[in-house]
Amino acid sequence: MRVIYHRPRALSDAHTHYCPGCTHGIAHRLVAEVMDELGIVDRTIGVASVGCSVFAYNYLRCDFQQAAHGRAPAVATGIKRVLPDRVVFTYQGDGDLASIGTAEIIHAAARGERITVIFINNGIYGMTGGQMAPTSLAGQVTTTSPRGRDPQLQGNPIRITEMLAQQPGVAYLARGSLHSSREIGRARRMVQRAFEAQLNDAGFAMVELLSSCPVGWNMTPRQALEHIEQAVVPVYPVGELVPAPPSRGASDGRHGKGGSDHA
Ligand SMILES: Cc1ncc(C[n+]2csc(CCOP(=O)(O)OP(=O)(O)O)c2C)c(N)n1
Ligand code: SF4
Repeated sequence: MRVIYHRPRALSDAHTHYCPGCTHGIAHRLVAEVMDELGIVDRTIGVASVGCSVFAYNYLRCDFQQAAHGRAPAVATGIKRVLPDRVVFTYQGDGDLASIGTAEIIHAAARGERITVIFINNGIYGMTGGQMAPTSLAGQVTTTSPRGRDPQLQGNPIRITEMLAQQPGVAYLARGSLHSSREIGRARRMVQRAFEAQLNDAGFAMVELLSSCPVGWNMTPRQALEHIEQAVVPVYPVGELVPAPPSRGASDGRHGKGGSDHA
């Protein structure tokens, strides 16, 4: 019999509290698989944010620290600077990273902090009742935009990853999606490169993962995945915005230690 799936060692066997069809669980699995593959779980410290993923520390078998809303990059910066031999990552939703934490993430990227950020873009505040997030699509109905997000009134969706691509401290930036097995495979490679960038001491690395929130979107799990493919990906294109540096020490002097072309 061919084994096509087994639970990563870095993923605990606890039942998660996520709603059926939520892709937070898939994102956790990708992080766990990459920690297994790179053999880093014993020296990795995660920083959990507030939001639905607040209990990520119950599911991933590395050390964890909880940060206040939006402050995970600052907490991760402190940990990494005090313990530079550890692999440090944050796991943040879009309300957390792109709203209250906007300043934190921009400055961490600008400073080229040697941390890895997993950014879950589900276009909504899932945990607190489905309010509009900075990433909510134009026209999207949320509890705070019941007539649909009107860019004239509530502003345009913010493409955080494109914004961070301008920062010189960035070593790796990518946007993946969790709506199909093919895209999950691509996203997994992105998560791996984001951790490798840190292992190569190359600079700031982040992967945005387009994720579902069937409950907040008032959709079935299947509709939510179709919605990502049909409505979310066109606004937030999938791909590598700042590819991984070619190799350690091959800096061209522009983008921190590792260097990288901002595609
Ligand atoms: C300083 C502060 N302000 C507000 C909150 C309330 N709060 C908790 S979770 C959350 C939204 C989280 O949304 P997001 O980051 O998009 O994560 P999701 O739940 O969608 O995964 C908010 C506003 C808080 N915990 N702390
Ligand atoms: S509210 Fe949304 S983001 Fe939160 S667990 Fe449920 S489906 Fe996932």
